[in-house]
Amino acid sequence: MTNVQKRYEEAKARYAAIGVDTEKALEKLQTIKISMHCWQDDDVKGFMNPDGELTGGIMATGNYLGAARTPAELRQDVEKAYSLIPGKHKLNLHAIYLDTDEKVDLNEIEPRHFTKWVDWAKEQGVGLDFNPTFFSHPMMKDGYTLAHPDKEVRDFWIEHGKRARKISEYFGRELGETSIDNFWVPDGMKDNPIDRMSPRRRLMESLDEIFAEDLDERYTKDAVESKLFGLGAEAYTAGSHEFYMGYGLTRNKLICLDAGHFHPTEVISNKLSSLALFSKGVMLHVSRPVRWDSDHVVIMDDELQEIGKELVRNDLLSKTNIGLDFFDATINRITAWVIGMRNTQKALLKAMLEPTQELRNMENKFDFTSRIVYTEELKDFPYGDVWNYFCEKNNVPVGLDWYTEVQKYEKNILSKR
Ligand code: RNT
Ligand code: ZN
Repeated sequence: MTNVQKRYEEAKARYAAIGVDTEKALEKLQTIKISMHCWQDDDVKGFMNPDGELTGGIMATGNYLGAARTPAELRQDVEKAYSLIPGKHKLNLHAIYLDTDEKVDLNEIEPRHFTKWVDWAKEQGVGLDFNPTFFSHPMMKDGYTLAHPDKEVRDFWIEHGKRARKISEYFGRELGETSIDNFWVPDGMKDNPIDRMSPRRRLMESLDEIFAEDLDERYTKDAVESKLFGLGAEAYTAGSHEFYMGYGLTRNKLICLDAGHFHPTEVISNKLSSLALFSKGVMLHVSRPVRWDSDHVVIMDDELQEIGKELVRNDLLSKTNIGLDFFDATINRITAWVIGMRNTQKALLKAMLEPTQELRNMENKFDFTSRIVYTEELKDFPYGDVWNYFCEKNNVPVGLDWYTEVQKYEKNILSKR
């Protein structure tokens, strides 16, 4: 028996004493796929323009060595990260990450520009998700894409949106696993608008055009993502939460909640149960807001744990597509991925190791004393031993050992880029 196994056996007994079956929790965790966002590895630049500049709508800061410069480097890094994360997952691609020698613009992309990604995904046994890219492009004019007053601008982006759906459908068909196609649009204004409604109406109509064609939902599902603010859109964002709640509910789309897109004290964990009552499903962008920014690496904070609990307690995992969304260019980018992925899994595991029914019974009897006693004591239960065992079982490094692997990789590969 390894040390990790020994500790697991002790933890298992402690959990069993409060009615928690650790084996069951591990079985469940094994089935959970998280969509890892490709854009952490190159600071959201993509491969469409050789100098890949961020020219509007989104921003990453920092210049840590080793960012991926080509699709091949990105895949190499993703494989490294996957080797340090237990389980099989998905990769979330953005349109600007196409892999082709052809010079194509966003309104010209086709499935064939992504065949190499599909071949790779098959080889890896992972699924793919997709996102049209509505930023860093000269056709983003005056802070607007789909909501621009000029029809020519809107039409460019509408065409892009339609093509993105076809690519997502192609992913799903080829890989036999639904690809979520997530729409986020930065459109907004830096300062207080006079007219908040017209851009919203235009955004709604543009989206309706994009979604006019019904695609097979076994292959692709559309999601729509809201935001309260953005870089250069501090005062007004057309695609706000209310906008997309309304849009997603009336158009039968998945609603994407990004943890960093709300007022600083507003949390998405508290929205999941409401959405579950009314929406067909949710996509999550697990992220972390700091001040006005929304894209810090996911750490084991209270909100992450609360998200995990809401998903597990309400049995929402099968209706929820969990993805990550952050981009920190000041640290080794692979560590950013591994920390975010492993933390998200750990938060789910922690939730799965809770005697939920017992806690529910206390609450139903209005025994709030027991409820707080148990929830506080549970915080000290040895979930880490269960997690380490899960890593060992999945043949990925336990504890800090994963970092040694990344350090080697940085020395041998990243620092030579
Ligand atoms: C931006 C949104 C969006 C992006 C990605 C790159 O605020 O969160 O999801 O991060 O599309
Ligand atoms: Zn997001």
